[in-house]
Amino acid sequence: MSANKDKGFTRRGFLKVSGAAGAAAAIGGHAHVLKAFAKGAENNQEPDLRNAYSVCDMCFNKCGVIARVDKSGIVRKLDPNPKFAKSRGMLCARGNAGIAQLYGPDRLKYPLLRKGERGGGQWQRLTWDEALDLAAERLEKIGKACTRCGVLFMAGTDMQSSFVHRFASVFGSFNVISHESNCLVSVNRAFVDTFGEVPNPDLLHCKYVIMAGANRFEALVTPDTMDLMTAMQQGCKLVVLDPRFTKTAALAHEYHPIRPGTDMAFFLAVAHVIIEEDLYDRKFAEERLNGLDQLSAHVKQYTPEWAEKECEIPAPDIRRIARELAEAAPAAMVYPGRRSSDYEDSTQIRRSFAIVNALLGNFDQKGGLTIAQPIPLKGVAYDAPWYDDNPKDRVEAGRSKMMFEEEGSFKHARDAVIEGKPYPVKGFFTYKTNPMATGANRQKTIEMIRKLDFMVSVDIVMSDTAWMADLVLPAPTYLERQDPISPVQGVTAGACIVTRDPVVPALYESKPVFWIMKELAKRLDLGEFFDFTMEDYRKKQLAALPEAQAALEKDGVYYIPGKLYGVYEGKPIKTTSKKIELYSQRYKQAGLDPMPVYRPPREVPADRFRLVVGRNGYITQGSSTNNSLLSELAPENTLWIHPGPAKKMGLHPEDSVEVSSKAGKGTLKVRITEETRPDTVYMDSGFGVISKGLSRVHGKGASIVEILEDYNDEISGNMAMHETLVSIRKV
Ligand SMILES: Nc1nc2c(c(=O)[nH]1)N[C@H]1C(S)=C(S)[C@@H](COP(=O)(O)OP(=O)(O)OC[C@H]3O[C@@H](n4cnc5c(=O)[nH]c(N)nc54)[C@H](O)[C@@H]3O)O[C@H]1N2
Ligand SMILES: Nc1nc2c(c(=O)[nH]1)N[C@H]1C(S)=C(S)[C@@H](COP(=O)(O)OP(=O)(O)OC[C@H]3O[C@@H](n4cnc5c(=O)[nH]c(N)nc54)[C@H](O)[C@@H]3O)O[C@H]1N2
Ligand code: SF4
Ligand SMILES: [Mo]
Repeated sequence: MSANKDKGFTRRGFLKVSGAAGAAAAIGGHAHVLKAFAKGAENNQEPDLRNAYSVCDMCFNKCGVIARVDKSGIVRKLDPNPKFAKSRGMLCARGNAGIAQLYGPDRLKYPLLRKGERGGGQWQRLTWDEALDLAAERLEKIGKACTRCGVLFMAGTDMQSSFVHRFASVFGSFNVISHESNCLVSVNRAFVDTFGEVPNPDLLHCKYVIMAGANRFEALVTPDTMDLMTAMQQGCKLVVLDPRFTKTAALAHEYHPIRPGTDMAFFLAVAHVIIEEDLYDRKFAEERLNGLDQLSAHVKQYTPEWAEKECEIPAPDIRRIARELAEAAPAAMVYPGRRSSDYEDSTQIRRSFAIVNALLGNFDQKGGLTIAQPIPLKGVAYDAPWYDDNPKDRVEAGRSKMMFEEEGSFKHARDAVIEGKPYPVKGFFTYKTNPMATGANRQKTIEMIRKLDFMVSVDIVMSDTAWMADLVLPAPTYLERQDPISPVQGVTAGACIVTRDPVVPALYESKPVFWIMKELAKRLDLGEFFDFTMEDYRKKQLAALPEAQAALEKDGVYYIPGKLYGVYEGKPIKTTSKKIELYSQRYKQAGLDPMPVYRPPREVPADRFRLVVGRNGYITQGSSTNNSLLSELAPENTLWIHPGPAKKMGLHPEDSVEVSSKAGKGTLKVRITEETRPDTVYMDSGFGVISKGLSRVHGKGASIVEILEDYNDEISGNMAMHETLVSIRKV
């Protein structure tokens, strides 16, 4: 490559050679990496690259990756795996930036014990033996003093998270939560309680999509993002409802800047039109729907003219959209969405989405909502020991009416720990999750942590959560790990299984959580429950899929043959009534509205704004902002504010503002833009970090979770992150 020859090794030269975004980070990280690159450049020859399959872990999507590794064992480039149909040959900006995750200079290198004050940033290096002995001793002590449920475990999305669950279970704590109650439990609740399960949207064959409260062209979800693009090229119409003019809105055929918190009004009015004008499939309704009469009576009041006053979408548009949807049915849908940690009635809002889908008769149909395909993975079975002195239930039990048993609620668990009720929780183990950056009301998370006797965090960097811990344990990134086999739903591509083997050996002293759990179990006399290697475990997993191993080795993925549509033909739906529940008897019995009843969102006074959460293509949740490549693209956050109020406040581009709420405040620059409603402001997540171990992002922007108040969805216990009204002041 002449660019290299002429100029020596430059970043641009490298990008030309390999097309990878990864080099800069690699250079920033390690002298030996720099040397390896420089040598390649001097010789002016493309290094021989070995190809290694992996699965991207820069977000939960699990896109297929081929890592190109050079002779000296350095990952030079990450490419999409073309045989991995679920990601449709895509690797996004964050996926490419995985190299900076691996070689980032801020990686944790060895176990660290807090010295001095919590959160004070003073650490002492420990050996692994010292760290594990200490952790085992402290966990045991808490178990004795507070019962074993006195240790709360929290694990984020990961192929190894199941080992944390296994450990918690054999240790004896049923207080295990995931990030999901900050993410999607309300949409899952709504769809499970309507259809008996969480369906997958067949966007590829869909002809008409309404997307509300989702931003699929920035908040990427594979295969949905790619399928929607393809479908739109084939004539699918996209209607977007969002208070912000997102990238998805920009590409849509029709966009409505809906008043935040009023989606239910819109969808109840759509249901009104479909029923009033007899636009639904009678046969499907008769066979499959439960409660159509009740719904018909219920939605009479919700006319488009009424809805217009609530959601600010013109009534003629609501009528037209309802007719167009019904015309395209069953290959039409209200996209269920993903993150629904929005409002206090988010489950009921998403129930209104589900109900319109039910009326469209799109369940289990091509171009509609398809059924997750069964994936017969096994595991190493175990019988967890019984501890007599344990309390009856989870610490946050009963705080919301219908929490998922597996996921619990971060918000409620945090309150319970702070209150010490119904019993004390004094230990906290976090793995690959960063609630200090992703749980609304950061001061409350700090308050919770201050109540603890002992907190362990397993992370790859000194996240804000690790920063608050007593013991920080360094983990390898996905490119260094051997993982169990994991199921992936690919919708039209079919269900598949994937796994990970190390692309390169683990850096520093990092150890996978599987090993950490095994070592802790040994020290706590629970070794028998982890008496297997990862190879043993995988073999067991594949017991029912003998042909899969060879495919995984050859292609990095194995597809499970299965039926995609008509799965329920001749079979009952998995709900109490055995039908799709427009009306929910279970809700009625639990004292909840059996059908969604519209209640207007709290008014936004003239001098205040609603703060909403969302994503951009370069940031994953609250925690990728320190990645050197991604931070070039999103170096700090700004407050999106509409020109109308900005003018009234005398704000100019580049001005800074203080944004405050009952929870806290932050200062950041403004972005004056018509891409948000005058009553709504927005900022990216993952800034305003407290950890000085995140050297690149520390000191940049403001933290949204410092400002967000902690409301929750009444039914599911999901965090409700769009309920906060903020004041803004020029500084
Ligand atoms: N402010 C804000 N809050 C949010 C959201 C938001 O957009 N903004 N989104 C909500 C949603 S939808 C979700 S899903 C949740 C997600 O909430 P979290 O589960 O907290 O997700 P992340 O912010 O991605 O944090 C992941 C953590 O894992 C670490 N990590 C990354 N890779 C590895 C690894 O290989 N091993 C280990 N051990 N650690 C690793 C990262 O450094 C980081 O500390 O947040 C919710 N809350
Ligand atoms: N680039 C990127 N991609 C990701 C992730 C990431 O962090 N970064 N995270 C992954 C994860 S874990 C998830 S859960 C998904 C999340 O995917 P989505 O749920 O699609 O994404 P969000 O951007 O969090 O929120 C959706 C949109 O809702 C809008 N909104 C706010 N209030 C209202 C309202 O009242 N009504 C309506 N109609 N809209 C409203 C916001 O402005 C925002 O644009 O993305 C996944 N993909
Ligand atoms: S969407 Fe991007 S970050 Fe997420 S798994 Fe796929 S390539 Fe990786
Ligand atoms: Mo999420």
